[in-house]
Amino acid sequence: MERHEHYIDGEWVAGSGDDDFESRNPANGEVLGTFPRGTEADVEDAVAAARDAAEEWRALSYPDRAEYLWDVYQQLRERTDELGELVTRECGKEISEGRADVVEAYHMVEWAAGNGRHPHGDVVPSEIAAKDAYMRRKPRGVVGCITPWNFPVAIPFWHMAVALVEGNTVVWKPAEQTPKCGHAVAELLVESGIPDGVFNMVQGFGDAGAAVVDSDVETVLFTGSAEVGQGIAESIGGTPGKLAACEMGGKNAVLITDEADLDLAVPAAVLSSFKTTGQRCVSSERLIVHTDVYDEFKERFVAAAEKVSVGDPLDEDTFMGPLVEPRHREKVLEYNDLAREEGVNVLVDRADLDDEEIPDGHRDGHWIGPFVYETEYDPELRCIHEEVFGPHVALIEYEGGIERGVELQNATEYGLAGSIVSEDYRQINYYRDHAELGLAYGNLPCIGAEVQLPFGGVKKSGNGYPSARAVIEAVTERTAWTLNNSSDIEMAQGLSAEVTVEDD
Ligand code: UN1
Repeated sequence: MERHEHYIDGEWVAGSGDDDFESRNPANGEVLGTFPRGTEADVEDAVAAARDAAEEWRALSYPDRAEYLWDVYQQLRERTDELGELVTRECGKEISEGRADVVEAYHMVEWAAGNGRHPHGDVVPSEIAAKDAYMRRKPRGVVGCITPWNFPVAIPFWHMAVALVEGNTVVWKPAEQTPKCGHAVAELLVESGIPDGVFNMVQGFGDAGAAVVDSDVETVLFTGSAEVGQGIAESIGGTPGKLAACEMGGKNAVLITDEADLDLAVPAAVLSSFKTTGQRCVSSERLIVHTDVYDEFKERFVAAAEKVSVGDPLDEDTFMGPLVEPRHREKVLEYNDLAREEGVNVLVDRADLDDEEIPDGHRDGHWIGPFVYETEYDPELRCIHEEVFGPHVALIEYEGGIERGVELQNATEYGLAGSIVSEDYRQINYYRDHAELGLAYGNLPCIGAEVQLPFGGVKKSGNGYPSARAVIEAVTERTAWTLNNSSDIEMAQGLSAEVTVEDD
């Protein structure tokens, strides 16, 4: 079995640790590779290399830095099918999702590299005609990137593509569940010929991630769970000059009003809830449905949940692959049990698949099917407030106007993604203005964001940075630069520019 390595200072290295870990295919338990478990010392080496490379890298022009990313873009396009299959084999997403992960990656790289030729600041008017004022940007320095397993190729590029083009050097810790995708991403950057030390990757677990956070990087970009993200935000909070941009999960909802077209609402809800087996931070675990359409929606949604195909993710006909790892399956099952204990009415429980549903040779997969229940809204219920990250969905019936629907949409500590299904533009506009969300959709699923939009949440879901233009804020510093073109000093705000002296 191939033993992989870290990539530090332009070299593949074994690292200082003694422990290895394996990556396994969640659909059948096949071992995909062995990886070194990174240590604090490995992270220190990577940060030191990134620090040494920073000066030369920032001295290049934007288009010159972007050239390396264009190379990565070409490779991602040429190898989409192969890398898509790797994504599917390592994280269990069905194959169209595996490929879409790679497509999303090259869209992000395209955006970042193309942006290398776009304006990067503002010319700002001054009160004083002889003054030129500008807002300019500078790279912050070394950026630490910590990325999740559910988009193992796309999300690393949300972080790294922009950070690199903006002139930062990078230390990246991929998710421990998807180190082989991490290795493949690193190979793309190595293949591009990017200078030594500009890009570094340390494989490993949370302790390696924590070492990145505690190191002297200027920015930490994190996408992952709320618990870890909050810990990072707190630990960095008070450190002068250090910034954490954290993107966490949600308890996302699709709001289906009395004016909804159910032919659209049902597929929107199914896609939002069950794609990626519910393992997107934008997946929906709440369906808030108006009483006038409740019975019909429930019947149709339940029928769909009974039927969605769960199976081999490499098969083009599969809708839901397995969950990523046994530990995660345990967690989802615990939440299903919790919902039952909290007294909900279970409508669909396919958590334990029938034997014939499990594809041949896939007994060791982490299989699960949809779990759907109905309940009245109750602020005390944990199952409708805590993120499960699986195909665990609550139907919540409401009465009254759009205000009540939106009140329930907002009845969570999170604020990442959501969607309204309605044919009434007044309801849609009310939702647009009052739903507490970073990503909001009308008559669509609440998944499937495009990379050129800002991606991020409000409330407990994060601080809204890690994609496209928004991430530039986290990896650059602004300078307000003002130049006087006159040989006299003239001050703004009517300030006197006279230097008065004491009489002799
Ligand atoms: C995530 O949910 O973890 O919106 C990222 C989407 C993707 C990104 C999702 N483009 O579905």
